[in-house]
Amino acid sequence: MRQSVPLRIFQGPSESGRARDTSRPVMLIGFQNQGNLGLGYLSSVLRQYGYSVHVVDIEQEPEKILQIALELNPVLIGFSLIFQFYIDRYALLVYLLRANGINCHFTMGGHFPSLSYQQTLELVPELDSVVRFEGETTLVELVDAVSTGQNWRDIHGLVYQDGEQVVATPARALVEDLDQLPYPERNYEPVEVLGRSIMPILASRGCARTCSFCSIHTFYRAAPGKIVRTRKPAEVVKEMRLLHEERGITIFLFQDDDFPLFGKTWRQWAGEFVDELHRSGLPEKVIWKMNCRADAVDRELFIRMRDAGLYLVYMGLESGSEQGLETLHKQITVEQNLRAVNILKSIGLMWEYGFMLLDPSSTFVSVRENLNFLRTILADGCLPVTFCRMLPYDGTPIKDELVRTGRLRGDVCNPDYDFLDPRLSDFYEGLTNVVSLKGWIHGLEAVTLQLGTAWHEVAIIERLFPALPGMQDYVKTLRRITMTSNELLLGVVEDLSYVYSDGRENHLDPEAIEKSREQILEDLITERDDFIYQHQETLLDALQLGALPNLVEEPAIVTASA
Ligand code: B12
Ligand code: SF4
Repeated sequence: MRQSVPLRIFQGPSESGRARDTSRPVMLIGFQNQGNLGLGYLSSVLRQYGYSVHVVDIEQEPEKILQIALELNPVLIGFSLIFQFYIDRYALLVYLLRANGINCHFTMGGHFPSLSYQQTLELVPELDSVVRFEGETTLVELVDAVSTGQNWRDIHGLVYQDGEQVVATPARALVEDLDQLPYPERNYEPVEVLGRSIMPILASRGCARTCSFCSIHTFYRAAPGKIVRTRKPAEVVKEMRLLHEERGITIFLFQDDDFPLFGKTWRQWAGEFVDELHRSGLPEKVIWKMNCRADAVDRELFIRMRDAGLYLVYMGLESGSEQGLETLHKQITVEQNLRAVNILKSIGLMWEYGFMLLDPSSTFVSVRENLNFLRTILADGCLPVTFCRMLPYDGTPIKDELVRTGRLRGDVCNPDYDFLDPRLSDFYEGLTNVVSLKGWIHGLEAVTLQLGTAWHEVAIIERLFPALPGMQDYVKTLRRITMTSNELLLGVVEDLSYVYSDGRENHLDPEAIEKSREQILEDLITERDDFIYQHQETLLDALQLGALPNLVEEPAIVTASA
């Protein structure tokens, strides 16, 4: 069947008047956990032009994906690579598909393929093309051309191998008006917490900042067009309302790189968004989370946002050392980080944070400054300790600097670097021998993740369920368990830092630490399950009645110290 849909959002010489054949589906493969907005937008735009789209989770067995591809006989397969360290996995899958007779056009998009396209084509040689930057328009044009056997090599925004040469067509401009895009397709079951459904959403794209470890700003700066684009507040609220009414979504996760808040223009945007929310009546029915920088936290604005449903704030604090913040080019001070945390605590807003214990400028002094910073912000047991080691991703200024100074190590999937003080590498390795970082921080069953989940539930109960008797006591218990866990982990890291910096004797006993970790997890799970089971009828009734939220009159998570 041939179908012709009028072109609406496409402009420019290479886009006009292309024929299309929508008889074969398009297959998109990507990381689906928690809902992938990139794939959602690509799918809905393709559908707008008459294509059927089949989205497949990269986490499925490769053989299963092959079977789906064989059954679908797609006109094109689009691979979405949002995490650089997944490239080997994609390379294997692409090889498997080709080797088993899937002969359609293979393309790939995302940050890494956009910024390191030459390397992408080397690592995944079976790809016919790479789509650079925001892919909505380029992908439709590409499918149009491929489906009708036309030349696709002149389409803007593409890279491909031509004999020995890698050809990059002119870069495609970023989407100018995000509200012209259809809403992202979300035809999957939402994740639930305590029976409340969660969906990701975007209010903007791009980031105006220039943190040295981040590839987001280079991604948006390398493409022509305005770097940061905000949607109209009314359009965002309309999408939320539809999702609430049609899908019963009550928790929205804004995945914006940097939610529009900072400076006069975006502060005004945030104000209008809050007003729109109130006009829609949503603050009585839904809650939302967003990501921002610590320097955007302003008491008055955050109180207004809290009262309009904001329940969780993620901040990339990243470092508690001035030297670290400078190396990471955060353009923020330790004081500003502390101030933001204190404001959020004082107004009863739950927060989460990203933190890098080690970065390329680290010294044992900065490691201990970081530990002290974590001790300060977590002293009340409000949240578990979390940290990672900075990784030099492609497209980041810090990776270029490490290359320039000859300190870059590792490979694409495991990028690494030499510290200025080589004892820090031994320290980090020693740390992974003494404590299982997977068991504490990074794994699915890790203490940090489990504690974080329990705290997240508290924030949701406080905002979306009626007041539960015993909540204050439960929060106290959670704080006690969190404090025990934090003190143990921070103490171990600190003791070990002296083993490697000052040659102190290592008295740490990995087995004893592991036993304590297991005990902490057991205590947590027992307390959490007891509390939830004790109140399960009230929680279930509230879900059935669509009960009104218990809005922040006296939130248990406010800290006296703040
Ligand atoms: C939401 C999110 C998550 C969600 C993922 C949800 C999901 N299934 O998508 C969760 C919370 C699970 C997550 C986890 C992690 N994340 Co994350 N995450 C993000 C975030 C904030 C937003 C992604 C998004 O929705 N963007 C909006 C959409 C519209 O844009 P997009 O994805 O870029 O897609 C567009 C283009 O890239 C392109 N495109 C993309 N794919 C394709 C495919 C084709 C065929 C085409 C044509 C075009 C195309 O077109 C799309 C539409 O315009 C990004 C930051 C960012 N801006 O991308 C970080 C980001 C992707 N995450 C990152 C990281 C590091 C992680 C973690 C490792 C963090 C950690 N320490 O645990 C984990 C890894 C999880 C794992 N697999 O183990 C890094 C990746 C760095 C890198 N270069 O590899 C990013 C870039 C953040 C950063 N500051 O550096 N993350
Ligand atoms: S880390 Fe956050 S604030 Fe910094 S450039 Fe990246 S997205 Fe922007």
